[in-house]
Amino acid sequence: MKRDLGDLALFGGHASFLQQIHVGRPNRIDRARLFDRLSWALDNEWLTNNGPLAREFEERVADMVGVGNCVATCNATVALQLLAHATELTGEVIMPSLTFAATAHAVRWLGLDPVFCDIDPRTGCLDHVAVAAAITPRTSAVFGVHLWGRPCDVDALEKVTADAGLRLFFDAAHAIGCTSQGRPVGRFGHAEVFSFHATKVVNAFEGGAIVTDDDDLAHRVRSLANFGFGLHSPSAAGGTNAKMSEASAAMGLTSLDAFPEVARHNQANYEQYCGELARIPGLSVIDFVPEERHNYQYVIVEIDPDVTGLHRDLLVDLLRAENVVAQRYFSPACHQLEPYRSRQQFQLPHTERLSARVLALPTGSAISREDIRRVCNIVRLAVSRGFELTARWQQRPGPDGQSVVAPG
Ligand code: T4K
Repeated sequence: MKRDLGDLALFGGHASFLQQIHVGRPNRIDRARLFDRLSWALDNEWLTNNGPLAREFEERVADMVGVGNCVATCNATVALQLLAHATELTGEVIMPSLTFAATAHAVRWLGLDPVFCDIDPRTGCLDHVAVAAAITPRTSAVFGVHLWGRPCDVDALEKVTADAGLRLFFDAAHAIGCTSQGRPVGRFGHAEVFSFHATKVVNAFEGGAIVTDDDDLAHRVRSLANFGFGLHSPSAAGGTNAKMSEASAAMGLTSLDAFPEVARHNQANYEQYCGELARIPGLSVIDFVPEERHNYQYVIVEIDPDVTGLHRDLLVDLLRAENVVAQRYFSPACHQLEPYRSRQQFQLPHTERLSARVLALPTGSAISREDIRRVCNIVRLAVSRGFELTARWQQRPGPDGQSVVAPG
């Protein structure tokens, strides 16, 4: 265990981990079960195009969520585009900026304008008051994002959008298996989108799904995901190929089998992080409503640089030197990224503040209790001596032997 700043790899100590540990390592699955399914698909000689494993995957997801329809796709980004296209959105789409670039890029790719709204600082999700203020005659929809698996204030967003006659969709990429007021995520708005990317709590190598109780919408997105075959309206013409393959469905089903165990493991990891990082001034682990169900796939820590003397980015670099690959989810925020930054200025103080302070620490079934103990040892040491550490880092000798930043 590291006791002094000189023990940190940043200052020449040994790295805490011989090999990198990651946020987003694929969770463990029953390999024999996966290989059985893949072998079955090969024997069945049906590898994609609405195959039996993809249909089974859709049924399992729909049952889990309690919705009438699930359309599995090749990823979540394209699923978001299918929704926007199927509902013939125009003009502006309101969304948070504190999200993965995919949320914004998906609508931008269709020629729509993302309008970034500020967040409720307590949840990191869209602030419904800011949403109401951002609605213009060009607005056609609102995309909420259940950031880090913490659901949006869905009731408030449903009211704002219903009053304005707008579509409401949720990017639920992080939130399979989570609930809001006891109701499973996947049942809110007109439709929701899950991601089953390799880094997600349920993974299909690459994959996504649209879930909705709207049968007509489900029919449209299913057709659009298959080149638009079966759709006769000229405005909806021009589909794409967004189908989920049988190999992805085999992985998705096997990952769904493992989900309860993975979620339990994640919860234990989360609770250990909370315990080990408790009572450190200026550092908090984001919380979850205890009465709700969560998948705990992200352990997000917030660092206050004024209290700790340590900026989040230096902590990320310091952890990287220890072979701990933490992630800045999500920084920069979307409005700070091109092509949005140079097109329009957005005033999003809560977004910018949180985005500059958060980082995701490794969790998932690849991460053990001992790993967490060691990660927390580094974080505790760095944060509790943040001012000293920052000064020492700034005064380190540069290549010319001079300190990088002059003291004072
Ligand atoms: N909406 C939201 C809110 C999202 O977060 C996302 C995706 C989407 C929409 C779009 O969903 P998809 O279209 O992807 O289905 C990763 C994922 O690629 C991305 O899916 C995810 N969100 C995002 C939060 O995380 P990056 O840029 O961080 O990926 P990368 O390659 O840097 O990997 C992250 C970490 O995971 C690394 O430390 C390495 C590790 N990793 C990654 C892969 C792929 C592994 O250990 N094994 C692996 O196989 O985006």
